[in-house]
Amino acid sequence: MSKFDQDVNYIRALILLSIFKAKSGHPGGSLSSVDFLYFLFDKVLKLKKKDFKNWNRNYFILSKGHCAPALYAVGFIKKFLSFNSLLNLRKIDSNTQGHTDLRKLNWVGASTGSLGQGLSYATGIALGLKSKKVNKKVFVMVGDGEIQEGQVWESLMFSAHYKLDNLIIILDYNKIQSDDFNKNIMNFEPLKDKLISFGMNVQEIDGHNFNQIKNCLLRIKKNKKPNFIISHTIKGKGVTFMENKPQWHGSVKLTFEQIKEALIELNNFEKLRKYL
Ligand SMILES: Cc1ncc(C[n+]2csc(CCOP(=O)(O)OP(=O)(O)O)c2C)c(N)n1
Ligand SMILES: [Mg+2]
Repeated sequence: MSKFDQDVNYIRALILLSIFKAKSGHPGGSLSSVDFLYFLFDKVLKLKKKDFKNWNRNYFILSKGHCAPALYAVGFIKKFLSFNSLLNLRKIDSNTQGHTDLRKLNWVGASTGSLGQGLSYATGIALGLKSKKVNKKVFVMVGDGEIQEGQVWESLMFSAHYKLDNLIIILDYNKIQSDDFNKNIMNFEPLKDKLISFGMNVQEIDGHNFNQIKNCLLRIKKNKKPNFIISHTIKGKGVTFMENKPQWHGSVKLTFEQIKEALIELNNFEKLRKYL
């Protein structure tokens, strides 16, 4: 197993530990998105804690804000967050709220959770950076259920119109939203054709494959079109009993047997059992 995969297994275990402690949270979409999140924070954004005081920097915004546990676990690995905060997920007044809160953590990019809005927010920052001629990028991750929101398509029109090639939208395409598969609730395929017609540079990758994540980011174009990466993933990835099952979307309470089984599969039970 590569070092990257080992790290991501540990991050997956931390996500589930925090959700177990909170007795609530969204495991499915946190586990599907975390490979891409970790790659961005570890290899691409190159952000240090002090950078978050400056506006002229790279940004990451988690528009699918209910997957905050994934961002927090990555933040812990990057030393933006304490272990204690990680274990205080969803507690009243903690800085690790169920959805990211910019007032409590300056490194989360935006307060999100109302689906659809984070993308518009990211688009505004991309426009601001461009108008100031600052050569930085804005990465934003959206969910596949989220893109059923009309506001998403308004912001795509906007970013194409303003030629925001500094905007990189990542779709965590895990095929499932709250209660069911997207295709049963509101089909949006053929998605790639729609995105191309909206003026995006579109790439399609396996979002659990390190090389494909790396290569798609190397292919980001500066051709006056926003970039859209369709990242195919598996909801609940890494924990067999959660994979591809809508009931693990959230907001779920994990039993001791379930967290134990999950941590064993992720090779982190011995390391983390003292916190259970
Ligand atoms: C505007 C809005 N409507 C409804 C919700 C409740 N909600 C939270 S998660 C979710 C489903 C999201 O599905 P998806 O974007 O596919 O997320 P993922 O599979 O990545 O967890 C819904 C409807 C919300 N947060 N915001
Ligand atoms: Mg989904």
